[in-house]
Amino acid sequence: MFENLSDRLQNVMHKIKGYGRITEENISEMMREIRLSLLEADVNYKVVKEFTNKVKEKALGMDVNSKLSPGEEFVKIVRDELTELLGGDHAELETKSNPTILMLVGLQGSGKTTACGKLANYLRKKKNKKPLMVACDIYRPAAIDQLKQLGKELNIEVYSEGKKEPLEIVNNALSYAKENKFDYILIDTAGRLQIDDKLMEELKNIEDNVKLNEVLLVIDSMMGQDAINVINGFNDRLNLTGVILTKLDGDTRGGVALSVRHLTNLPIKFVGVSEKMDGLQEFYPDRMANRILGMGDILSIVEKVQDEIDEKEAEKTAKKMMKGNFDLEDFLDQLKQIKKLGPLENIIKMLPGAKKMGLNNVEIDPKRMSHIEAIILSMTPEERHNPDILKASRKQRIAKGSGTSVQEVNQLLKQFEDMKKMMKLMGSGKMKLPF
Ligand SMILES: Nc1nc2c(ncn2[C@@H]2O[C@H](COP(=O)(O)OP(=O)(O)OP(=O)(O)O)[C@@H](O)[C@H]2O)c(=O)[nH]1
Ligand SMILES: [Mg+2]
Repeated sequence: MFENLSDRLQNVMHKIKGYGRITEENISEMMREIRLSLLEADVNYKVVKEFTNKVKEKALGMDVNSKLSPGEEFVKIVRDELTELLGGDHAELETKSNPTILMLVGLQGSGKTTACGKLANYLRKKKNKKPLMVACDIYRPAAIDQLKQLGKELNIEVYSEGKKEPLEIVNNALSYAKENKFDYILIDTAGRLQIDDKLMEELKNIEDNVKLNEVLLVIDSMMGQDAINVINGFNDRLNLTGVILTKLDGDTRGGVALSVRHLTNLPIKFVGVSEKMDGLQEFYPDRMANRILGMGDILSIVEKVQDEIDEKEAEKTAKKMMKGNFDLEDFLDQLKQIKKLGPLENIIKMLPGAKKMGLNNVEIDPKRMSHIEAIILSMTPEERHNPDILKASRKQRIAKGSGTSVQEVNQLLKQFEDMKKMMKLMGSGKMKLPF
């Protein structure tokens, strides 16, 4: 995500942290580098100018009595301003009325239908709501089927009436939703250009006649500067309430993400980070700023872990670990939990300083994970509980059974022992955690 921008800004931040003294001269030099990184990321020049002016102004009036070093203080200023630029506070999705009605609009192929499925999935899974998806793309032949397919995959109901007038479909869907106690209505609309009067009128007509709670513009983050014209075009005709920025997992430079709030005053509410139905994240400006600056996004990791990992199980394991009676069976359970988080590389990338430690491109061999699993599964319960009994012949049997080698079995046992020792030490309070 925003690799280039992130790289360049992190280099500047790294450099400046080392400065014992901040002079007007080195501020100017840093500002030049920040300006270039932002321009290269396709951030609108007006936004860049205001951003750098603000940072510079704050840096010149920096608190010299601060506990932080001048370099650190400067980094903090950049982080705070970047957070502001990305929208400041997190913008929640509207929940006022029941049902809450959301309409997704945007250019063709921007990701509306996908976002509709993802949002429905998010509302049900994270907010415990009952969403109804409404098919209002009456122009593209396969559009209704696409939404129905997503509905089937997610087991979320789709309301459709074929090629009727969209306003009529919405009104009927609304009655249906009230009767059947749905909490959210998500309207998927056809892609259109902001300059297509006839199609824009169709959306306006829905907006004028239905009490919409949110009109969300879905924008492909790979778009260049032109995205702002699109956003303004839609915003002039409709009362947009926010933006969903899609395809952040792609090769996007970051320009739209960093320009949209400043130029349109619309908050980014969600970002799309994969094609899959769980690839939608709430947008938090501060976390994104931290991530761009390589300060890590611990909060998002914690949330992800909380979503996927059974808390009671985790607590039980932690207690066992600290006491030192953690066995290979528990280790196997842990592996399974970790696997639920998806590719570990993605998690590692969110850690603070991952880049500097060379961890951002780390590849975790999924084969190694499955070998470990296979090795443990080839042990008897007794062996898992008490690996000390594993002598040469048993190890050979396990290696054969798991399709690995004795060397790999030994490696796993050693890692396990090391981990156990460390855990025991932590549990005894003899070792201090580094935070
Ligand atoms: N990688 C990635 N792909 C996405 C994301 N969101 C959507 N896509 C892909 O983008 C393509 C277009 O998505 P749709 O949801 O069909 O777009 P749409 O806006 O509904 O398109 P129209 O209905 O034709 O206007 C599909 O191949 C999606 O899988 C995302 O966040 N990341
Ligand atoms: Mg669509």
